[in-house]
Amino acid sequence: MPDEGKKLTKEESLKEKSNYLRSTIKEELENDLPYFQNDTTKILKFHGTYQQDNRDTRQERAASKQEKEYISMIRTKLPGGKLTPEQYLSLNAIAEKYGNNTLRITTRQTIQLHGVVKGNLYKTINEINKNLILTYGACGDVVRNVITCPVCDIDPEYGVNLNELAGEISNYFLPKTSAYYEIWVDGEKIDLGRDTLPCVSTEPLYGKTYLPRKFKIGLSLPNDNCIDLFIQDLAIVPQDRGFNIFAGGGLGFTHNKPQTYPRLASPVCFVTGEKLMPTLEKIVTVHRDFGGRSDRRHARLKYVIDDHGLDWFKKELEKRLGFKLELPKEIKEYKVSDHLGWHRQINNKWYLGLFIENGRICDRDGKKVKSGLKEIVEKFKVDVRLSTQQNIVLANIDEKNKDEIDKLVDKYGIYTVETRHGVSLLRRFSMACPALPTCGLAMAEAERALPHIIDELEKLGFKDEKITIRMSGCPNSCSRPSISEIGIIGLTLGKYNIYTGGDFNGTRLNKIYKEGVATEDIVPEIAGLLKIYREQRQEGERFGDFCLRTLCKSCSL
Ligand code: SRM
Repeated sequence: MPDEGKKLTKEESLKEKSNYLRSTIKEELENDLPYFQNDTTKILKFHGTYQQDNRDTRQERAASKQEKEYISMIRTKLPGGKLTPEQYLSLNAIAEKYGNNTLRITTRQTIQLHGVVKGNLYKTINEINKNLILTYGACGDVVRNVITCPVCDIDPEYGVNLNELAGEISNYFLPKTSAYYEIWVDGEKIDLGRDTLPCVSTEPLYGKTYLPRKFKIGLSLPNDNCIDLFIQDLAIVPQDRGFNIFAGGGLGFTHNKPQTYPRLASPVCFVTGEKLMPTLEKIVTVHRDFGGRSDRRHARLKYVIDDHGLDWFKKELEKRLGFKLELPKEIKEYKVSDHLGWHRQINNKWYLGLFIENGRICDRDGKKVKSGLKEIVEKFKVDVRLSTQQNIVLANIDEKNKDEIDKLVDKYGIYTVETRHGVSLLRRFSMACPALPTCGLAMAEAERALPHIIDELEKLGFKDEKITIRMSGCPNSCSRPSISEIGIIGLTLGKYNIYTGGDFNGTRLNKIYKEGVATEDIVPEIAGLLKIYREQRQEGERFGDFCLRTLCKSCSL
């Protein structure tokens, strides 16, 4: 066993003592303090909530001996990123009422609210649930939001309903006790439209201590890797009337700690329909039983696989499943689409993919994205789908409404690929994590910095380069920078490491190019690389491939 003779982390005993995630949340909700106790905050995460503080006001408040400005981030769980128009509008209204009046589409296809004060937390989560949206298990040591291509079932190029499967998998791995409902919905039985309403008093799969760490599942299409399948703990790719299974992906690492590292998921096996759920369950149980519980930085499935070897992992799975695993099938070509623009659906309706810069839906800087989306969704009752590239898809639109929707998109200044507010290719494939001021782990800016970096690069004439640029405020890599063509990862306030050599289709990790680059030097560094690329690239050569061929040979650390 992995932790023999080692002291387990504090989180393990907190989980064990929490009475299946109840902890003292209910009691603390009733007191007047603006914050939860430290131990409670750890359990609160399983309910989809992170206690944060506004880092912009930290210093000033400390200087005047004021308490930190405590706020919470609330993350919803939306398997496959699907929302009805009513659900979208309700989240929009809740963000206005209790949050900071923004909605944040995440890289795992869900919505986060920021800036909720403790006094409003109960009302916020209660209202979210009344709109049939869960926050349970959106964070914490459980299976997180199960993701898939947002248009897999409606775009004729794909035509595979992975959303339904994402929902089934998500339900299967939801925590099963009634703790969440007791706390946030007064024990009311809200009809969640699912057949797995919590009614048991224990966790048959997870047990009292749940998983050692978070666990991420993604369903990818064989011809569209928009979800970045290689970064998932467990990825499922339908193929040849069965499913290819990959396991052990993950990106987070700590600077200067080589024992922590990003890793691509390995192909594990091919399974046919009835064997899929048992295989997924057994993979999760291998993580449950072998994931390190004495060091949270070494607890993801990727380390279990590397510590024991892929062959051991497969044998352990076979032992638990009671049958031999088939070899994975070859996936010949990986492609990535962002699904932006107008597309005809299978049912002759239309969907429109709109670029949302870094996933932040707000009215800011002359663009009224939040108001615009609200009006369109309200007026035309369109379905909403979120992408893992932090964008939004408006679906099931009648042909007769296309022009009017275009006019509204234009009026509110929402970026798209077709109107005069056209997003450049360079911006289109950029992503940043929230970082400052909300994220407690951010070492540097990301979401507030990347748009300006892109502005500058556009001004220098690089707007038509189709390149993935991703920026994270720290090496936890929430915007998936390690698998992009240009990764910018925060080192400390105002300093970043720059990585290059990943590929556009997300099948390769990048390598470090420059360390400790000051914010003001990021644009000249990238512009320099882009200039060389323009001058020296081979025909059709992508930027990441060019960097790998020419630069990374000498810069691989
Ligand atoms: Fe993340 C922790 C935001 C996707 C790796 N992530 C955090 C926290 C909760 C900070 C914290 O622990 O206090 C961030 C909240 C910031 C804020 O103010 O909102 C945060 N992560 C995000 C989001 C919102 C980034 C975004 O730009 O959208 C994404 C939410 C996804 C969701 O809806 O569930 C998000 N995080 C990711 C991804 C990418 C992915 O899953 O596709 C990764 C890399 C893949 C992976 O898991 O390895 C990622 N986040 C981490 C890690 C490092 C985990 C590790 O084991 O290495 C942490 C830190 C931790 O867990 O201790 C972290």
